[in-house]
Amino acid sequence: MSAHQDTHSDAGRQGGRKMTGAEIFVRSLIKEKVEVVFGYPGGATIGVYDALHDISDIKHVLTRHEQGATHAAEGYSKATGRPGVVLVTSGPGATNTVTGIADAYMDSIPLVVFTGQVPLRLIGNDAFQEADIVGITRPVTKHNYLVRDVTELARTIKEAFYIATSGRPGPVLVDLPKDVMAQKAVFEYPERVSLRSYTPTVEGHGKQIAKAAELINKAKRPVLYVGGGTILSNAAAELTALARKLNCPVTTTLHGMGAFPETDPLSLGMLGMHGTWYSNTAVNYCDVLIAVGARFDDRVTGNVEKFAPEAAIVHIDVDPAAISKNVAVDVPIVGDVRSILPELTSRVNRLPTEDWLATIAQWKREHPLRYSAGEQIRAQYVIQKLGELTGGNAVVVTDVGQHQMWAAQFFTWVAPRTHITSGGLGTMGFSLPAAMGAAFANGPLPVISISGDGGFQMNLQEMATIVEHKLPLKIVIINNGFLGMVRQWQELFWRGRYSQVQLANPDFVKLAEAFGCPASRVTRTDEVEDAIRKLLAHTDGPILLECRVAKEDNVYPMIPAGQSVEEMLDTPEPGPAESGAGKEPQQLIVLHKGGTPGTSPAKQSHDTVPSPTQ
Ligand SMILES: Cc1ncc(C[n+]2csc(CCOP(=O)(O)OP(=O)(O)O)c2C)c(N)n1
Ligand SMILES: [Mg+2]
Repeated sequence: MSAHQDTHSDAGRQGGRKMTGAEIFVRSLIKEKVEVVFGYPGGATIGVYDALHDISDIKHVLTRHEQGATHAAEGYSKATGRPGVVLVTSGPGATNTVTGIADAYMDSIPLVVFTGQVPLRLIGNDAFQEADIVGITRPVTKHNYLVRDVTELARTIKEAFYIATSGRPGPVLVDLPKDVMAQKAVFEYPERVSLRSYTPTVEGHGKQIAKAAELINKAKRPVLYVGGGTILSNAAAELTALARKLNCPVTTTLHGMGAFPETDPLSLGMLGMHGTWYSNTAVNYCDVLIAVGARFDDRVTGNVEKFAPEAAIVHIDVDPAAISKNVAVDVPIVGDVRSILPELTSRVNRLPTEDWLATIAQWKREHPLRYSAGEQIRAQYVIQKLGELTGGNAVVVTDVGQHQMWAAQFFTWVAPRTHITSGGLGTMGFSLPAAMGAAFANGPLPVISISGDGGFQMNLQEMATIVEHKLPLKIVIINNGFLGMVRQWQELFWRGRYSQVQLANPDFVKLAEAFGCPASRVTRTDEVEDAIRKLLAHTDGPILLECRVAKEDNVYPMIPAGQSVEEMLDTPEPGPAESGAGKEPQQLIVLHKGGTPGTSPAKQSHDTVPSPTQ
C-alpha cells in the first residue's frame, strides 16, 4: 500500500503502527498538501527518496542543480502563493541551496528546504559530505532546525510550514540526519502549532488605523507607495479599492508591480533608482506617503535624508522590524495588509487631488519613459512588444541586470503574481529555474523567462529539466554581449574603463537545440514582432528566442546609488548622446501606459513621434 493510500488514518486508527522517519516525512508533506517538490538525491537522503518512490500525490522534480531547485521553488511559490518545497542531500547538496535560500529570505518567499545530514554521531567529525547547514543558513533563514529525534519530526515539519507561511513569509530549513530518518515512531501530525515566542500580528490596531485615516484625510498631495507585501498578502484588490476611493496616485516597487493595474491613469509605474521620472518626483513633493507592504529599500529611497522630505508617512507592514528601520515613519500599522486595507478604506474620504493629478499629468507628458528605435533592436522594444502582444496576461520572470529594469519599465503590469524577479538579493541565474517553477504551477497564463546573456549562463543546466517535462516556457535572451548593468556603471561612474564585462558567448540557438528546445534568433527590429508571435503561439513544450540588441545601451531614468531625486538622470535626448542608438535613422517611442491622470482611463497607448533628429 502506498503511503498516500492510508493518509486518512491518523495515529490512533493505525493502532500506533510505527513507521520510519522517511515515511513520516512523506506523510507530513501529504498532510501539508504539498504537490511539487524540487530536489536532487544523494547518500544522506537515499532513504527519504526510497519512501518517495511509490507516492503519486507528490510530484518530485529532479532539477539539474540544487540552486535550480531552490529558485524553482521560489518561482512556484510566487506564482501560486503556496510554499515552495525543496529536498536535497547533505554537504554540497545543501550548500548549493544557500543562494536560493538567501534570495527567498530577502524577498520574503515562503520556502521549506529539507536537507539531508550525516548521522547524528558523525556530526562535527568532518564526515563525508558533512556541512553545518544549520549554522551556514542561520542568517538567511527565518528559522531552521536540526531534527535530533524521530519523535520530533512531524511537529518540526508542521512548525516549519507554519513559520514559512505566516507573518512575513520566508525560508525555513529542516536538517534531517540519516539515522533519524531510519528510526521509527508513531506518526501523529499536530493539528495546530503553538509557539510562545512567535505570534505574528494579523489585525491592525484600530487606533493606529484611525490615526492614519485622519492624516490621510488632510492630504492634498498623497502618494501610495506599494511593495511586494501587498502581493504576498493577496491584497491587490483591496489596494486598488483604496487608491480609487482616495483618487490617489500609486507607485509600486519592483516587487509591487501588478498590485495596481498600470493601465489606470492613477498609476505612476515603478519608483526608485530606475523608476519613472514622475514617480520619484511625485514622492519628492508629496505631503502624505502611504507605504503598503514596502520596506524602504535603498534602491527605492536612495539618500534616506532626502527621501519624501515633505511627507508625513503612514506605513502598513506585517513585520514590526520593518517599521522605521530605514526611514522614520509617523503612523505605523502592524498587521496583515489584506486585513488592514478595507478598514482604512472605510475611514478615508475622496481627496481633492485634481490639481495634484494635473501636475503629475504634466510631468508624465514632459518626462515619459522613452527610447528611440532604428534597425538595431532595443531591448525596450522587445519588452514593450511582449507586453502588447500578451496584453500583460503572462507571468514574466526576469533575471538581474539591465533587461530586468527594462522589463519593469516597459512591460505593462496589470495583475498580481505576474511579475517574478530577484529583487533583494539580485541573483543572476534566477530567471530560468524560477520560470520553470512557475510553469509547474500550471496556471492559465503563459510563462515567459527573460534573461540577460550573462544570467542565462548561470543556471542554463535547467534547460534539461524544462525539456524533460515539456514545459511550455517562452525563454527570451536579451543578448547585448555584456554584463550590461555593470558595464553601464563603468561607463557612467568609472570613466568608461570596461573591466571584465565583455562576454564571449556560446551560440544560444545551437545550445538550446542541443537540449532539444527549438530556438531562433533576431538581429533587426523588423524581425521582432513576428518572432514574438511565434514564441507565444508555440505551446508544445519550451521555445527560446535570442534577441541581439544594442550593445551599449543604458537604463534611464537613473538615480545614482545613494543619491536623491535632485541627481536623477533622465533619458537623454535621442541622437549621439543616447548610447546604443547609433547613427541610423531613429524614431522616438514614448510609452504612456495608462494615459495620463485626470483624463478618462485610456487603454495602453504607444505614441510614435518623429524624433527631433530626423
Ligand atoms: C550571481 C550574481 N553575480 C554578480 C552579480 C552582479 N551583476 C549585477 S547585474 C550584472 C550583469 C548582468 O548581465 P546580463 O545577465 O547579461 O544582463 P544585462 O545587464 O546585460 O541585461 C552583474 C554581473 C549579480 N547580480 N549576481
Ligand atoms: Mg547582457
